[in-house]
Amino acid sequence: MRANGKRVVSRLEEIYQCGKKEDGTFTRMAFSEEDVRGRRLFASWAEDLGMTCRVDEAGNLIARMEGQDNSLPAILMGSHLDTVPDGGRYDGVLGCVGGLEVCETFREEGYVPKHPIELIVFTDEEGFRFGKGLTGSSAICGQDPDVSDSELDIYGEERGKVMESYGISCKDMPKAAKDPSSVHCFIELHIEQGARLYKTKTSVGVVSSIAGVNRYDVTVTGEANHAGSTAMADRKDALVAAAGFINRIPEITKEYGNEFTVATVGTIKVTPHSVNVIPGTCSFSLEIRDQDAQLMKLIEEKLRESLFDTCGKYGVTCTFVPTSFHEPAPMSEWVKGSVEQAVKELGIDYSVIPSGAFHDSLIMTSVFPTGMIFVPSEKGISHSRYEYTEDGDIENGCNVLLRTVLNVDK
Ligand code: HGY
Ligand code: MN
Ligand code: MN
Repeated sequence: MRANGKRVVSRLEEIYQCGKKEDGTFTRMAFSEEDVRGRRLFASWAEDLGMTCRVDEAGNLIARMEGQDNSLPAILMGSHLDTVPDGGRYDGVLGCVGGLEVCETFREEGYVPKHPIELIVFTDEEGFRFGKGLTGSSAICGQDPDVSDSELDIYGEERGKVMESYGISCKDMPKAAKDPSSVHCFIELHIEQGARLYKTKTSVGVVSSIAGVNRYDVTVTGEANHAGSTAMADRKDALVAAAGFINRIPEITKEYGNEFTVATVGTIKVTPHSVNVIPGTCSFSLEIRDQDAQLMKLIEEKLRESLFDTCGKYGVTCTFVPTSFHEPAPMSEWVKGSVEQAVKELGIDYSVIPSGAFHDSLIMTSVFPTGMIFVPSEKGISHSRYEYTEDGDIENGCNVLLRTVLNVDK
């Protein structure tokens, strides 16, 4: 039994086109018109296969195919359809369309799995809109997705209002929690989004674990003053101090971290934000990721120390507020083993690799037996319109997914 790679590639393109925007980008921001269009298209494909679709209380789109024995726990597959701004064709979509391809191949071959199958399109995995993602998977795992109807997105829109496009509200989200006994396992196919497979010319990655991710809000406070008449020696420029700290991040991660340690300032804002005023405050996000929880703590300490030290030197003050923590997450041994067995049975070359990017599997693995399959990203590029994975690799990934489902169904 083999997946139809051409069909998958053509569906990836169709979903991509749902994100076409007037600004020339292809973006399916969570809860947007484009995102809803993509989800409707996906649901129509699943319904054409005779699957039943529903949207749970957290907005996760769940398509179900019955098995031979529906009292058995379900095999879950899936990923997300929402994208970052001007994102690519593959991130998230591959796991959804790949799962659908497994179901379609089963249908065509007249194969009915013992377990029922559920495909999940998770709500707001990317999280750039409200500054936090993994919303749907957190709710399914019974974790607090840390959301409120009144919080504002980057455009100043209220969450409660924008979530109307999914017909959901924050107060009902906890009801989306899945009973662990109703789930056999969860398998997510995804592009690597890094360059390990590409550089080593390896076809498939069996994911060992997903990096943890900790986030912080930092605010540096100096003194807003006239940009023409304030001598350099008399300034308390919040941005200059912040820049001094940000500049030290690469050295600190290099000195104390390992090859997986990364730290990033991804957003930055100054006030009053005027061409002729010295910045009085500078606020920015800081994120630390690593495969080792203790090392993440050490990097946090070193960065924090450096921040306060730098601010002291510039005569400004600062605050450092942790906003979210996710520990590094190993994949379940038996699901990982089933993926590895599938790749071997197919005779495809592979390596066991960690994931630097996070995925819904980061959360899912805390409650359900979870495994991930990676396929190469050309030059390691992702979160970009230049994201590319060769058609043959897409087909390989879908075949590994299919074979893994057969293995876990036994
Ligand atoms: O940020 C991440 O790692 C994920 O791709 N959203
Ligand atoms: Mn993704
Ligand atoms: Mn992504």
